Amino acid sequence: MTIPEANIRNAYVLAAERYAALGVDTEKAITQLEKISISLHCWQGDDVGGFENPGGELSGGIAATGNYPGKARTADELRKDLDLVYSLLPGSHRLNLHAIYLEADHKVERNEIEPRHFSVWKDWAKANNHGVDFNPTCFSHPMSADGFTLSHRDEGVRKFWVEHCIACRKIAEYFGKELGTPAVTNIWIPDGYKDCPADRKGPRELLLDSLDEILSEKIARKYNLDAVEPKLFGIGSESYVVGSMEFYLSYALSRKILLTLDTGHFHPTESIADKIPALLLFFDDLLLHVSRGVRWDSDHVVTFNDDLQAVAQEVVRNDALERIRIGLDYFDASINRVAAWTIGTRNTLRALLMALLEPREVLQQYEIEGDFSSRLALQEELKSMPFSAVWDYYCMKEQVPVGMDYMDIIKDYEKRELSQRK
Ligand code: RNT
Ligand code: ZN
Repeated sequence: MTIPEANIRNAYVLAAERYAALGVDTEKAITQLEKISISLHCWQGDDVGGFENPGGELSGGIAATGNYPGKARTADELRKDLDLVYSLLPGSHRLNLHAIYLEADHKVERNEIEPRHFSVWKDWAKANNHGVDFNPTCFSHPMSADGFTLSHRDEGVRKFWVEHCIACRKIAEYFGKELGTPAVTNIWIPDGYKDCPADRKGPRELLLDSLDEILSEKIARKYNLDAVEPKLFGIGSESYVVGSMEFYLSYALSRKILLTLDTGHFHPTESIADKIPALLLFFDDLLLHVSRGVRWDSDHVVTFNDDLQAVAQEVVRNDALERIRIGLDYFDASINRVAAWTIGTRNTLRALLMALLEPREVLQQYEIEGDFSSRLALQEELKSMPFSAVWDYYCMKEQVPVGMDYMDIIKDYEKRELSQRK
């Protein structure tokens, strides 16, 4: 049921007063939130399939489960779905593309992809004011079939993936130039072993060389930023992942590139929130892959849970909204995919708003004074502050649906569009 505008406004006025009493300016929080651009992962729309090889199998230690009807079969369908998602989100947001989402009328090998294969995406992004980020696709391919890519023992295989990554960085450069905002190229590879390796160092030496070769192609930072994404384990790489946290942390720091923190890539109870303030002392920028692991790196839709809030708090408390690029990374094929995108992105924005509404000075003052009881009391009170009134008001102001209204639009779209896709 649609909430009357006057009610949203009245609730907001009361909420703003409550926050003002704690020294929090809700208008300022809204202005800050408006500027945050989340990079939406194109791969939620088609279960990481891409358009290089329609019907191709997803492989490489990641899996989408479920077969809810309506997945995008073409780039046009994917863009149409994305247009709807963006229309349900307050603010202006980016798109995170994977190399396999190219558009070509014939098969193009991964090491031969070029900017022209992404010109339709570029035109669409330009027309809709979306910045674009990019990812080499080092999986779902015969050359990655044995689970190794950039750290493969075979020089020819390594060369193929090095060329692919360089081609991707040039495509990112093209997006950066065309759209006037740098694209982040994020490298994630599946390389690793199911069982205990005899040599844990060798593949890492090879990966190091491959990455250096990829980066030896100089591209201006105003167009492209490079990032590497570590992981603890994957399906089929349970015992050993070449691109581990220690490896990529050291690599990224020494090469002055970005480190990517995927919330699902650590021990199941390990949060990335506490890593953020530590890393910000050493890194200019970081990339986040906001996801939700359930028991493992299961890539569930992001929900408004404690983990998400802790991450948002660290981004905001450290004034790092411009240094931390926020991308999403999950792929749920068991529910309406447009809903999955919308729910996860709105949650991420809500968590950021909640963090922006935190009375940081008051909490920190308690801490300085050693008054930890008051710190705890206020932290707990904040959980039931009328934060949702501010969120609803923000959505109304941005002319996007308030509350559950967005589901009506998605249901209607499902009826008209998604259910027609067989
Ligand atoms: C895999 C990584 C990686 C992928 C995407 C599709 O564990 O998280 O970021 O999910 O590239
Ligand atoms: Zn990821």
